[in-house]
Amino acid sequence: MRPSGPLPTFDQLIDVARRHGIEHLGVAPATVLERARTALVERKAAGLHSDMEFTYRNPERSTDPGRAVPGARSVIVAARSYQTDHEPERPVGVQARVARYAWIDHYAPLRDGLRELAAMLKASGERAVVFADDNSIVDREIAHLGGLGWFGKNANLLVPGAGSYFVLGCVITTAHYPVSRPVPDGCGSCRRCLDACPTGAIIAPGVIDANRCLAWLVQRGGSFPVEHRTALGDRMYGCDDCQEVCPPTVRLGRRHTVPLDGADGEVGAVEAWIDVLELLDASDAELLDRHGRWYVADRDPRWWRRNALLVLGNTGDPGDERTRRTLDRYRDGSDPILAEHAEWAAAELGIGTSP
Ligand code: B12
Ligand code: SF4
Ligand code: SF4
Repeated sequence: MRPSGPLPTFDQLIDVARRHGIEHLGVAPATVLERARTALVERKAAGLHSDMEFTYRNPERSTDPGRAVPGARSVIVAARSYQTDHEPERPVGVQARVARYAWIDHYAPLRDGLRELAAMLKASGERAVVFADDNSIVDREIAHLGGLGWFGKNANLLVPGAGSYFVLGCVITTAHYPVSRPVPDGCGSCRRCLDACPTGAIIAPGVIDANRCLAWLVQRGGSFPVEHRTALGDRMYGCDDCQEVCPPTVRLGRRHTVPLDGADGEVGAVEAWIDVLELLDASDAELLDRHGRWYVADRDPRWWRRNALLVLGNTGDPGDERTRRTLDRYRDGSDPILAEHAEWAAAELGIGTSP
């Protein structure tokens, strides 16, 4: 027999969400996300998805809340800040930068909160399933329809008065709640993100060419495009440039901070800087143990080594003995892709070919 308590009010859901650091909650209709479906299909046909799968694999599925949860009537959408007061200092040595959203696991506390909301809905006899950064549903479009924010020209969803340093998720449910009011555009005539993107990946307002987006290039497998290697700079994972120049995000985001080590201390170590030479010495098992929650093609630590070699080429010290030995080891190694990246890095640093 289905349990059948009363349906929680939306205010009760908000109270519980806030206890999990979820400051923004809204309701979207559980209808097909037409604009996102068209965008996925058209951008895939134009090759803008590079070789990404995620929501592009099956646009029919990732844009239909009713496929994810049959009989769905509402989508409770949520945004949780990853802005923090604490900026970890850059340690000494050659260091690679990690984008802000990946300093700790911000999705775990978001999912915990959403699961509690889902449990409340289930207790009243409804179906309710949690999705956050999952291939089954396009998070930004549903958050936009649920009144959480507007689409910035940098393609991120910006929360009014708070900016875009937010991770997004939702609960798709058979319960019915009134749909939230949409948020109007807040970018106006600003175009800072378009001008600041180091590779020109924002090819039109709200449209990213993943072939050029550093946030994708560091995750995908294979050779890193030569024309974007210098622009990679010291990035290891993710890229924040189009948000770091965004006035609402940098100005207003500061009011919405979360502790980096989590209230219960369970979110794990902060990974804001990665020691490049240490990474290049580490075993596969060690790397997967340290960075395993990051997405990387085929879960293959080889691609982190590839990124690290490029960071070494961009920011390393050619006079440093350990740097020279590391590059020589990779140049002479059995992995042809890594050998070629080490060769590139050595050439950037003006270090000659091994004798
Ligand atoms: C694939 C993916 C990526 C890809 C592609 C990004 C992209 N723009 O599509 C890569 C690896 C590059 C990436 C990078 C990042 N990602 Co990502 N990514 C995803 C994922 C898995 C799917 C996104 C998707 O389906 N895109 C499809 C395209 C079609 O959507 P779109 O680009 O948003 O396009 C919309 C706009 O163009 C809009 N639109 C249409 N017409 C117009 C006209 C105008 C004028 C405007 C402004 C907009 C607009 O409609 C389109 C359809 O909705 C989602 C998780 C999920 N399940 O949804 C996370 C997600 C989008 N990523 C997220 C984050 C945090 C990032 C990064 C900030 C991480 C980082 N620091 O490196 C960067 C930001 C890069 C950027 N500028 O977009 C968050 C975004 C949070 C937020 N506040 O917006 C998400 C939602 C994950 C999550 N659950 O929190 N990501
Ligand atoms: S994440 Fe970086 S590379 Fe990608 S669009 Fe933004 S600024 Fe450009
Ligand atoms: S930088 Fe300007 S144009 Fe780009 S998302 Fe932010 S407000 Fe919009």
